[in-house]
Amino acid sequence: LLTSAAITACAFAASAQTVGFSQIGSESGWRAAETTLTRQQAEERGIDLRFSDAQQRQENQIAAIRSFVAQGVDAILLAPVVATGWDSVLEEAKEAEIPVVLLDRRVDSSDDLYLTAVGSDLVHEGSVAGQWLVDNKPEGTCRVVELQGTTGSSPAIDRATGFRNAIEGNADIEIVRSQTGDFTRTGGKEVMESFLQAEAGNEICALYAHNDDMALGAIQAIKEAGMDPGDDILIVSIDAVPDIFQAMADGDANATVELTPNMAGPAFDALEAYWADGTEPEKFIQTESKLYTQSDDPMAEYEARKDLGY
Ligand code: GYE
Repeated sequence: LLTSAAITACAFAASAQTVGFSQIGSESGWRAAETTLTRQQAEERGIDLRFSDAQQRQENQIAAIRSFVAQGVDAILLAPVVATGWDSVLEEAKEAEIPVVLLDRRVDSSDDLYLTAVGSDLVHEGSVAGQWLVDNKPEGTCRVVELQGTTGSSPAIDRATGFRNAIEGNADIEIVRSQTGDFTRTGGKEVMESFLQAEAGNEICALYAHNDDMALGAIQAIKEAGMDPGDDILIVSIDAVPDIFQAMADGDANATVELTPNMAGPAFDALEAYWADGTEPEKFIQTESKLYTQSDDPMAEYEARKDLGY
């Protein structure tokens, strides 16, 4: 005989929803944390998560989505590596009546091709970083180098725009070099090395990196070049991963803008409501963006985040 608990468990298992997750890859600490939290959230809610790592390639994501559609999943989570080129595959999911929720990055497809997008205001993040520099730059001309995210990704496009919006009108601040470091630590280090070489003899006043991992790689390059990151070159970036708080505590980094890695929580909330009675969420579910600096007790922030899978 089955106990009533076992019967409930069976009924629950039978009705468990299946969600396919097409993740970009593991380019950054932030990305790793998002993956961990998505798995945790799915498990807590009894959702059967099918995970696919695209290793940074859009074609792998398109193949994964087609496979999720063929499997007849109940929903798809998509963190789209670049912004363009999604129309056909999103139409296929729509025809199969499978809701798609975008995580952290945007697409430039029409918004009736997905249920909702969970993420931050990426332009705003760039503006917060730019405004920090406007408020904290040393007197006189400030020559800035920029490490951009993955080319064609919405955060690279939007974080570049936001920063420029914030520094506009400040004749003293000039972006002298800008190149992609692909959101990785090694990319950030290599490109910063080339910036330092190219600018030898010219003072670089600040680095703006589209994520913390690239900033952390650049900090290494600056130290190896015999300079003092955080002092000789100001460092402002985005994500708020534990290691950037460590760098802030050490005086090597100056400011970061927080991006929550828990995009899955709001995404699953929206999906559960949709599955229950067809409730349509807003097209954009916005997460918060908060600025942290060296005066915000960076070690406490480090401790608060270090176990989140970063
Ligand atoms: O900031 C970066 C990453 O898509 C907004 O992707 C996200 C970005 C995040 O790898 O670290």
